[in-house]
Amino acid sequence: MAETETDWFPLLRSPFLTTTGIIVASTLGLVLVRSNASSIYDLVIFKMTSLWYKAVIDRISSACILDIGIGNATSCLAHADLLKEKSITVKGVDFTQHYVDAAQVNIASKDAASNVSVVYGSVYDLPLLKSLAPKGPNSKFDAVYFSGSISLLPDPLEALRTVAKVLKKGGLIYVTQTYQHRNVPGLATFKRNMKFFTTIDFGELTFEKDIMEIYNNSEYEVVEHKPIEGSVDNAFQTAYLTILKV
Ligand SMILES: C[S@@+](CC[C@H](N)C(=O)[O-])C[C@H]1O[C@@H](n2cnc3c(N)ncnc32)[C@H](O)[C@@H]1O
Ligand SMILES: *[C@@H]1O[C@H](CO)[C@@H](O)[C@H](O)[C@H]1NC(C)=O
Ligand SMILES: *[C@@H]1O[C@H](CO)[C@@H](O)[C@H](O)[C@H]1NC(C)=O
Ligand SMILES: CC(=O)N[C@H]1CO[C@H](CO)[C@@H](O)[C@@H]1O
Repeated sequence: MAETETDWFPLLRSPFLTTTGIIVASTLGLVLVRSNASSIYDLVIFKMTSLWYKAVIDRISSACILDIGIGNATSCLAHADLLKEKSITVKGVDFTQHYVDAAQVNIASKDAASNVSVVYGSVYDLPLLKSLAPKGPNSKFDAVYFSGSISLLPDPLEALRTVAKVLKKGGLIYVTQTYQHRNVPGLATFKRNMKFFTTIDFGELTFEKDIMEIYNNSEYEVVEHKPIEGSVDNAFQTAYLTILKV
């Protein structure tokens, strides 16, 4: 007796229904992504940047740090206890008012006001940076930190030169940042679309060789440039900790 194959899913064989299904499913997916934008940020970005802060804080103790582009301070405050333990004071500056407002709330809720403070302003505002420097005979910072902010700045070299003026002699500038290894066709468009769907600005494309050229041609010594352990490291991009000596 010849076996006849039973067609269990005749509907799935209809190209029209399949196409409609794909469109409906992807639209639902995108709606879900957009409506959960902040929790996606918390999961992906926060996990990544709080690891970066840990990598830097682990190398510092008894110091006053200037944090350029501290955002709403959540990545920094994830290590509030460590900051207290290591007698580290963080003075944050951010150029987005609503992040500064959120930072004040987050600092208060973590009871960290004696170790972390944030003001609105730009890295290029030298008088502002001077006003934040610790008071005293040397009245300069021990270290400066850029976490994910250097790639957003119009003139990174000018930013380094400005912060160098409020940094102690021999002081260190820490930079944590993801860099693209090479141009991947369509990646810029992908990032722009990601911004639309998740409402998070992933920044412009930052190529490792472009920023290395800036560091190499600066008057500062690159004392370290290494992938951050446990962070992004793939064929397209790698997260680095770079340390410059003033
Ligand atoms: C990607 S966020 C990083 C936030 C935080 N440092 C972290 O790692 O979680 C970059 C921040 O840089 C800030 N920023 C951009 N331009 C700036 C400038 N000229 N001066 C100070 N901050 C700036 C932005 O407002 C933004 O909060
Ligand atoms: C911090 O900022 C990010 C990005 O805008 C946001 O998703 C997150 O909810 C904020 N967290 C707090 C506690 O303000
Ligand atoms: C920067 O300097 C390092 C060490 O001297 C070198 O290996 C690297 O190729 C340089 N990169 C650029 C883009 O100038
Ligand atoms: C260096 C610094 O500012 N340390 C302070 C951190 O906060 C604790 C109390 O929360 C103070 O006792 C430290 O002096």
